[in-house]
Amino acid sequence: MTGMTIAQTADWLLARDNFVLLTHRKPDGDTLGSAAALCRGLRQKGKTAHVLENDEVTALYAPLLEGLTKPHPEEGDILVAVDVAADNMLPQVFMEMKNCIDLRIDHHGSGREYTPYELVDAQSAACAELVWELLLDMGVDPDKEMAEAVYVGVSTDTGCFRYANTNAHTFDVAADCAATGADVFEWNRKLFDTNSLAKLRLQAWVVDNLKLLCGGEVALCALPKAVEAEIGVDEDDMNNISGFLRSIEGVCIAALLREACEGSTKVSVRSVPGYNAAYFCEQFGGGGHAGAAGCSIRKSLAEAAAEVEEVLKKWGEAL
Ligand SMILES: [Mn+2]
Repeated sequence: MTGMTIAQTADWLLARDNFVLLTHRKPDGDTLGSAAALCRGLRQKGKTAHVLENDEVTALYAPLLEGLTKPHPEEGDILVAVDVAADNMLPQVFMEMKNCIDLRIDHHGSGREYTPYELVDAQSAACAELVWELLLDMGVDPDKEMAEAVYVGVSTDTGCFRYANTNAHTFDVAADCAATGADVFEWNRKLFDTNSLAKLRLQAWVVDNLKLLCGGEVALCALPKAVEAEIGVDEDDMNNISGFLRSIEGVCIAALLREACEGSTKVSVRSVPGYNAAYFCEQFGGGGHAGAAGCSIRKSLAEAAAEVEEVLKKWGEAL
């Protein structure tokens, strides 16, 4: 594996053509914003570039990808993964490509190498920050669409500039996006100031059914699929529900468990500085960032909840 700088990656991209950009499963604003902006930048440089269709893109983010996607890579295409920490974070239908990905552009420090080339900077709050620098280094003249895609990536991965990962560079990139014409107010309203009734009802359910451990420093909630169905939440509504759990006064680490397919349970963990969510999830084969991470446990919801509770209690006592 060859680690590259932004300048080296810019040269690497400019020396090649026919790009297909891959996003991660349960795609968020960062993976999609990064892919959309890079795709547009490559096209501006005269390259053929597409974002590979990802079935899990939600209505909130779908407009970013309009006119950019294609269903399959073709012979000779260069595959680039953006914001994909490990090959097991790829959507199931991309799995057959996992050994053919040429470059990974990412900001996950806990990521696992799976490409011959990579541009990884764990100091970046969002992958989209790296993409913005990369576009400038490639000599791209950013337009409103690129700026909005990068703004969506940067703002969503920082919880609208509130998380501990937010730094001066994050604001620099966001300011550049605004100066380039990104409609910051409209995106902020859509992303952070709008709740469906279903999302608010789900939050109410979480409040009624959460468990507080270790004197209130640890919060845990196991959410059955039947409850999700009854309330009628979609994936946009579910976005950052673990962050909602973490927002309770006094809570330092929060875990939200959801039933996934085939009897496995998905765990999403959020924490404040001093409690490393990624380290917690790595114990279960997952990963992510210090403040936000995830893992899957091949057990029923109740069994997984008991196991997570056990480990979290030990953590709470050790700290
Ligand atoms: Mn990201």
